[in-house]
Amino acid sequence: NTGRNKIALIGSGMIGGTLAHLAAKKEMGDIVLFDIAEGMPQGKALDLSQCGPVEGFDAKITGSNDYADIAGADVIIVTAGVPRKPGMSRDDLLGINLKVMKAVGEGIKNNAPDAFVICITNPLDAMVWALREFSGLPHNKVVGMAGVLDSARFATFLAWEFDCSVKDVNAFVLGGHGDTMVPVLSYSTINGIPVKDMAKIKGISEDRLDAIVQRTRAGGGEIVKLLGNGSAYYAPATSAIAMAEAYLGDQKRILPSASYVTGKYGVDGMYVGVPTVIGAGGTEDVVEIELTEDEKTNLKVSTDAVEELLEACKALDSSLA
Ligand code: A3D
Repeated sequence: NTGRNKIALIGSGMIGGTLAHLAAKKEMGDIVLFDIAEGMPQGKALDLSQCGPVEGFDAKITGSNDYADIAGADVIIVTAGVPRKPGMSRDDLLGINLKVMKAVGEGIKNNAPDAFVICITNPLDAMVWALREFSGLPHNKVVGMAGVLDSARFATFLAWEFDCSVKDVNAFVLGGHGDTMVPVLSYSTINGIPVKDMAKIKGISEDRLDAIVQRTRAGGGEIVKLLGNGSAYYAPATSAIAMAEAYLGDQKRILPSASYVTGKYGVDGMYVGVPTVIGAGGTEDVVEIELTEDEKTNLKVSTDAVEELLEACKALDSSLA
């Protein structure tokens, strides 16, 4: 033990490499980049290490193809799998990425069972559930990143529309990470002023707000289409780092995360995006806010979509049934 935190990144592709860069710049700890591709994580680790003298950070960054090297990790962030191509839905990734989650879950179980695990691999809500099942870790130590990103997208679009600083926007998204996610305007504010009130003050129509909600829902696809190859990685990595920092610093932040819900929001035994307290205990609590009838209906559509994916996972892998 070096006395520093250890951060293991399973998957060293576009998000994995960006995660390593951010974690090193923030001196969050020593970093292991793991991937099945040989040479690539080692190459990225060397390249990133050489940022150190320029940037002035102390972090040991290594690349690996051996799960033994993740031993003792405090935080593990999982991006292993394949991303979307234009025209693919997140759900199209299910079969391929489910097998990847099995390998990753076993790697974590055998080498780093005390870590706090943040899953990013899509389809998110199903993959985080499967990863938890395969790893056997307690539910409070396995969480999915999606809500921080979806809320950041929502906040970006709101700040543009209201011509205000993103720092003053607090945007709120609930539900699964898919086209049925539920951006919640009633809990979104501009420096404490409800968005709907601010819209009246600024003369912004409901149609404009609806368009922002719709653009948020399709925010990932908009980037996939523009990139033409692969999906977003800067903001997804930034979002997962915020969650890792909340855990390592016992910050007790309330972050929208795919957490295991048992009872609240009418959900039982599923991972779904909800406001979650993240601190040293992992996901310490789920905050159940009051929703309008419309929001409840939308959330139900979203959780039903997640449930369908879980059934599909169970059909593909009998050990999950
Ligand atoms: P990419 O750059 O392809 O990186 C994925 C890496 O995983 C590649 O380097 C692969 O070699 C590696 N890999 C594949 N199989 C395994 C395995 N069995 N063990 C270890 N590594 C493996 O993709 P990316 O970094 O752009 O995206 C990674 C994942 O994140 C994809 O599933 C995306 O759909 C997902 N994603 C989720 C969000 C959310 O908000 C939830 C946002 C953006 C992307």
